[in-house]
Order: sequence, then C-alpha cells, then structure tokens
Amino acid sequence: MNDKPLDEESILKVLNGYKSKDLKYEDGHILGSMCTSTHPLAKKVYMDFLDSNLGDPGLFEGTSTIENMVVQEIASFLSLDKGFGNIVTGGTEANLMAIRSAKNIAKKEKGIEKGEIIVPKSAHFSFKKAADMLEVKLVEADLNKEYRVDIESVKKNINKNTIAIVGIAGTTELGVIDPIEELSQIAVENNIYFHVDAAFGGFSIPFLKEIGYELPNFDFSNEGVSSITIDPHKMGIAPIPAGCIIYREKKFLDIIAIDSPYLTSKSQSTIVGTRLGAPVAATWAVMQEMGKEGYMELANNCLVNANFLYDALKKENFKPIIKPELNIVAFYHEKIDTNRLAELLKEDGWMVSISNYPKAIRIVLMPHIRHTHLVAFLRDLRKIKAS
Ligand code: 0PR
Repeated sequence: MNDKPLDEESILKVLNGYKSKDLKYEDGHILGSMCTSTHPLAKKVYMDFLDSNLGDPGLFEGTSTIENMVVQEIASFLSLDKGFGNIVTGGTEANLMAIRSAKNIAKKEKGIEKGEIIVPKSAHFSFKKAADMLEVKLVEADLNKEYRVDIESVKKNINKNTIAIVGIAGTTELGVIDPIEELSQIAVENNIYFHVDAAFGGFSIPFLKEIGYELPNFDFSNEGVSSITIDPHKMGIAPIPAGCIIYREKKFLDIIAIDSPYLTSKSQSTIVGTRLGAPVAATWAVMQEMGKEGYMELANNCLVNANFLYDALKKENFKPIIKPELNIVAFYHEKIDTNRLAELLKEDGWMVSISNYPKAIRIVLMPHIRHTHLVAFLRDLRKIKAS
C-alpha cells in the first residue's frame, strides 16, 4: 500500500488502464454470458442507493419497502398473489436458500436427518455447492432425448430421505424447460418440497407466453411448486448482484431464519449478512421502466436472434443440438473439434462458451447481441470452416 494518499486523477487513470483490458458487452463479442449491459437508469439509481444496507433493514426502511415491492411484483408474474422472499446476490444464493428451506422443513416435519435432493443432470453447479455446504446427498436424474429431465428417472430416485426435487426452467447449457407440471404432481403425491430454478428463464418465459409462444407452465400455478429462483441480473437486465428467491409460503423463510438479536430486525434468512440495497432499488427502477411490454419485446428480440442463428447454422452445415426453446443456441461441426473451434473463434475475438452435455459451442443470445454481430460471427465461422 502507498504511504501517502494518491490524488483522484492518478487513481482513476490506473483503474481505467485495467478497465480497458475488460471486454464490453456492447461490442457484441461476449457470446457465452447470461449477463448483459446495465440499463442507464439502473446505473444512476445504483449509485444513489450505494450506502443502504438491507442486512439492517430498520435503518433503511425505504429500501426495505422497495425490496418487498420487487418481490411482490415478481411473484405476481409468477402467478402468486402474495410471495415471500428476498433479492439476493444471484441464482447461487437463491438456490442455496431453497435447499436450506427444504432441508430444515424436512427435518422439522418428517424428522429426516440425512436428506437427498434430486436434481436434473442439467442442473447448475450451484446445487453441488448447496449439497456440499448443507451436507445433503445430490442425486442426478437422467435427461430424455430432448435434454429435459426424465420423469421416470426422478420417480425411481425418490426414497424416504428425499427432501427436495428440483426442476429447471431454462437450463444453463441449452435453455430447455423441464416438465414442471409433471414434476409438481410427483412432488404433491409424495409430499416433497419442489424448487424451480428459473434463474435464466424466469424473466422471459412469462412474457414470451403472453406474446403467444407455447411454453410450459413453470410457475406457482402448479400447486406443488414451493419456491422459484429468478434472476433480475440475467434476463431482467438489472445490475449484478440481483438474484431473487420467491417462496409460496412464509414458513419456508421462517424455517431458515437465524436470530440477529442486536439488529433492527430480529432475524435473517438470507445467506449474506450485510446486503447491498443498490441492486434492489436498481431492479425496481428497471422493472418500472421496462414494464410488461418492455420485457415482452426484449425476450422476443432475443428469441428471434436465437432462431436466426439456429437457421443460419443449419444452412452452413453446423449441427445445432436442439431448436431453441429460449435464447440459447448450442452447436457443433462434425469435422471440427469443438474445443479447437472455440479457440479459433477466440482468435477472431469471439468469446463463446462450451457446453458439457452434450459437448457443443454454446451461444447465449443476450440483449447486447445484435443481428449485425451474428452476421459477422457467421462470416467468421464460414471462414474457419473453409480453412
Ligand atoms: N441457475 C441457473 C439455471 C443458472 O444458469 C445460473 C448461472 C445459476 C443458477 C447461478 O446464478 P449466479 O451465477 O447468478 O449465482 N448461470 C450462468 C452460467 O453458469 C452464470 C454466468 C453468467 C456465467 C455470466 C458466466 C457469465 O459470463 O453460465
């Protein structure tokens, strides 16, 4: 550390030097991320609320009210009149909270000590973190030919220690939606906690349905759904860190509440203690400025781009894994090794990611990706194929 204070100008100069090495969403080269550029209004609001700490909500009653407003608004487009939950740091924290709730409820109501959770093989790795931290056994259910969870495999894995079933509405690698209605029924029949991870799909599926796309029912209209993870900082275009967990019943929040006697609120259910109010206020602001219509247009544009890419790839003899259900396209080429293809694309400046199951180049068509970027990307793919 420097002995003497540095002046602002030199500090900013150093920082800008580093920042110039970061990629920018606007350039259209970040093709494998679920995050996107921050909305200008969100940036302004974020700065305004930088000091507010929701870890001590009695000091920040205004921001705390905003958090409740965001939770209620999100619950309402997930078919729940009154929801319980929090704006958290992201999908990981939300999933962790859901599994904690499932574990604690199972212990209290059924006396289960060594719980097991059944997740699709396609589940995000945050469930592995949750299983490790909470010491529950992670059981992976197989996928069917469409890369959705196989219902029979879920049924087969249920036993007396099952504390939760997880379904995904928009898988990380392919963006497919699991058969949530059927999973919900199984959960009801077996009296098991059912969590839906809609971290990615939650801010687009309801709006795409409203436009007329035929997509499965993934929300609280399924009576078995106990909780939903839905991330404003993904398709909600809110700034990081903004995840959200919504519970159907208050008891799921209460069961994970830890006493915080010397604070203004006497208990806390979130994993994180000191908790930024800025992303909460910024999420509310973005949601107001977008409205349903804004999210309908956004989700539709991303899906239109995904379908354009899918069709174009097929014409070029690349093999898309599935027709996109949401805005993710994964593909490979029979004659080019996928890792090599990713490397060659990187040499041309394209940052793609690689899906694991199945192995493929994975493109997430986030709002910062424009049609013109895709045209340039396809031109480079054609060049690589010809070389
Ligand atoms: N659930 C699902 C279905 C997800 O896809 C993700 C993250 C999570 C939970 C966890 O969310 P947080 O990362 O907010 O805790 N999926 C992205 C992924 O792994 C996260 C990401 C985002 C990765 C931007 C890279 C990136 O540049 O692809």
